[in-house]
Amino acid sequence: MSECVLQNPLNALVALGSNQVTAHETVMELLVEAVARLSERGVVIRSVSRFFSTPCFPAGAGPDFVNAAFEASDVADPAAFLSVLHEVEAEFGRAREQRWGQRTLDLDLIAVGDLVLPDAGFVQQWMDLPLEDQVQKAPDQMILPHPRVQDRSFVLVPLMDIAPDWVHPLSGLSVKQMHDALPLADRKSVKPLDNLENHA
Ligand code: PH2
Ligand code: MG
Ligand code: MG
Repeated sequence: MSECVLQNPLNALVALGSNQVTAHETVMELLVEAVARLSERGVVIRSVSRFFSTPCFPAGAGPDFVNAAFEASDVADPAAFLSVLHEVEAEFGRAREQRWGQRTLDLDLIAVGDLVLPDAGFVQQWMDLPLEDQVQKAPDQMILPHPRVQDRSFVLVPLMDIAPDWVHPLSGLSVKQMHDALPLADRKSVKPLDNLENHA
């Protein structure tokens, strides 16, 4: 992976989500634990958004999610960084399966600075994928920025807390501009949670 190593490390934006609840722990606590685990593994967490309750997309496909986002600094090797995200996802998945039944932790790499990977044409093709194909097709390689960032209120509303001025390197739109372009009903469906106690 040495060809991926950047001379100037960049900041990364990561979206977190989970929609599996247990009697022992809230989904929000699970996400807080996940951020702590990433930090233990050397991820430098610069800032974490508020936590939000969000309706499952597509609607009706499952219980509500809790979503949030964080910014990490000093990312010199995006592929290695993505591997750490996948390892922590797997650790949480495995640990939860044994103890309390199935759990999910989803850590999606949204962007690393203004990197476009593997190239602009490939990213654009995934950004333009018709809705019916989005459900079925999953890329088998790292695509940056995440091809759905401009569509998802459960990603853009948390990002508004921590990186409103990040600019998409292909569209030239900031997080704030992408957020403001979403239908109001979408944005309003993403509801901030105030504390660890009052929500599953
Ligand atoms: N993640 C998905 C599918 N649907 N819906 C919401 N609200 N939040 C998510 O994080 C989410 C989703 C697959 O990764
Ligand atoms: Mg996801
Ligand atoms: Mg994912």
